[in-house]
Amino acid sequence: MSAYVLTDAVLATMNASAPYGLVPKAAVAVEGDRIAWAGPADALPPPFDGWPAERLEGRLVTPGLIDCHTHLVQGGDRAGEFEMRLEGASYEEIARAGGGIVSTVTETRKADEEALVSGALRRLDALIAEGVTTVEVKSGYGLDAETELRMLRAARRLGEARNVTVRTSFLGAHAVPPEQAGRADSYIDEVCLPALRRAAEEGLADAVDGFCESIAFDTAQIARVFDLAAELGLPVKLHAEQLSWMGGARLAASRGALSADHLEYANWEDAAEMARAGTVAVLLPGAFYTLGETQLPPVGAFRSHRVPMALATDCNPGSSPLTSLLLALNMGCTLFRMTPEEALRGVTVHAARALGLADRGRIAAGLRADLCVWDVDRPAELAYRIGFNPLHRRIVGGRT
Ligand code: DI6
Ligand code: FE
Repeated sequence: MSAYVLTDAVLATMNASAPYGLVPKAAVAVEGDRIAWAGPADALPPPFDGWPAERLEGRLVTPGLIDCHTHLVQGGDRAGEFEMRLEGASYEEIARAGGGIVSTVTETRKADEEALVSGALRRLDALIAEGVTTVEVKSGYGLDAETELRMLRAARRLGEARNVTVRTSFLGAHAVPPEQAGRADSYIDEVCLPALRRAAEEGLADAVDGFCESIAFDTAQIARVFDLAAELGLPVKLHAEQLSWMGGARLAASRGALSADHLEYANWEDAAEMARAGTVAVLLPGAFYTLGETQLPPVGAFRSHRVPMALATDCNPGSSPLTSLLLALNMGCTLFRMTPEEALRGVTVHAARALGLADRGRIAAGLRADLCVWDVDRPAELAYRIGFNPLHRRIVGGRT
């Protein structure tokens, strides 16, 4: 088992002790895939002070970044729709006309597992190049059992092909497929729920997600999916209040969801319910930006109620073709007025919580040694620059 020390570092531990949990002139000891010790370098105790040490010359070390909401596995692209939107069509109009999610479904059904993996790897590699060490990947572009399961298998394979943790979410309740148009209830009961059972039996889903929206499913339909998730022992999360208020955030909170995501139309009372339930607010500025939204998520209400806020790319071919978590940090600050510290907590400690992972997201003894070394002087620089990648080194489970 390898054991080493990184010293002459500035640690943004993300512990609650100080802004960013900052420890200047610090050291971190790594043993195998775990952090063995972290703190001021001059307090490094035995036996760590005898381990091989590498000086980082004052570089910043953060927890490995976590992208807790992506649709990385997908067929085709939707550049044509981007052009239509620029000519004035809205996202909802395109969806209702059979474009949108449904057009990606057509392309995804045509793709075999190999093609899904190789397409997703290009996007995953872009995330990894900026320090992502854990990524969530959803199904939701199959909308039939075979293709939903194929997407999840492809997602699992991403974690074998690269040194990254992949967490999967079953998103069968993403849209009504064309062959079931107008029959959302029968789609849920006859296709989505049986597919979820199979995904659980095959160990392909770590969580269950849904899209609660006028162009997708209402709270009663999502509640049936959540009922089955509970029966199967799987945690839930929900795309909620993105384009309109549907009551999804409250439903999610009432089921103890890990997260409610998007939330532009969420309100004060939704934030209170989420706080009570410990549900993380996952904010997705890439979708807000791409769709030219003007309704801002209630960041102030989340702050007041102490709802943990996470940030993610929502990488998907329609509403957020974004493969940069650093840009999501910047957008969280410039568009949503989050502080750079909130943004960084949003892709570390709070993103870990949104995935139900207690073993990462901070720098502390006993946690996984998922770390990023950055060529920056101050942590705020990670959110401040636009289109610049200062990653010096990415360490996953102790390995560079
Ligand atoms: N909300 C989103 O932003 C994505 N899915 C969802 O439920 C969009 C997916 C797409 O347009 O392909
Ligand atoms: Fe999404």
